[in-house]
Amino acid sequence: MSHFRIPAWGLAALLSSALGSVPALAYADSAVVDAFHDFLPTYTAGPANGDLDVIAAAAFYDGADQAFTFSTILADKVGLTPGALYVWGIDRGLGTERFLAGSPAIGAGVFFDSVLVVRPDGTGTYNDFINGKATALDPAHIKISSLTITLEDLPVSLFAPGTAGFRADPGQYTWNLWPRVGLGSNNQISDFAPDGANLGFQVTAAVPEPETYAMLLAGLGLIGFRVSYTRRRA
Ligand SMILES: [Ca+2]
Ligand SMILES: [Ca+2]
Repeated sequence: MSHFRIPAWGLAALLSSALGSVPALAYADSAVVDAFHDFLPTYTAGPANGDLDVIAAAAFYDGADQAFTFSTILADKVGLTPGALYVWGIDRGLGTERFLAGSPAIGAGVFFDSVLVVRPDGTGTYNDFINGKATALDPAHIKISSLTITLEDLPVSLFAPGTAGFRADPGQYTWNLWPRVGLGSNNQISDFAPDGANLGFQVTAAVPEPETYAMLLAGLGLIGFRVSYTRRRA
């Protein structure tokens, strides 16, 4: 296993000890600590730079305002590698393992029917493969700072809810995250987070405060860096 899911009690305990008082958190199936430097063996199109290596990621669905927030922490600063892209694959209910059909075949267990593509310059696009539609993301929703990228408060309407075959509750969609260098071939994909699976969304009653997911990601990042350090020392 090159990733593990955090039991809610473990994360809450870690955050409590690391950061003082935090609200009780239950992110077991909506956040991942991904392995450090776990570049895919099929990734041959670019350098093994840390900005192409996911350390942690989490996603939220605000059921009241019906909006999605995605956030990730990488092993090095966003912008390091020319041509780097960050792709969140979304499965709204019609997702398939689309990379299995490519060459090299990768991504078993990673299901998606659309993608959010984010560039280090703070622009992005949502590509809906089911409805054949590409929508530019409002840059106001894209926050990039050092090791982190956050897509904040994306409205559910972007994801064409209600399309035949989609899950009725957008809170039941799932996701995966992969950095890549350029678009066109599977050998450009450097990492999946999580590996070989999708995760769900932490459903909240409001848009999570930036402090909330910043703390979550900081905690996950601490775990990720500590695990990698321990492994390298072992
Ligand atoms: Ca990784
Ligand atoms: Ca990974």
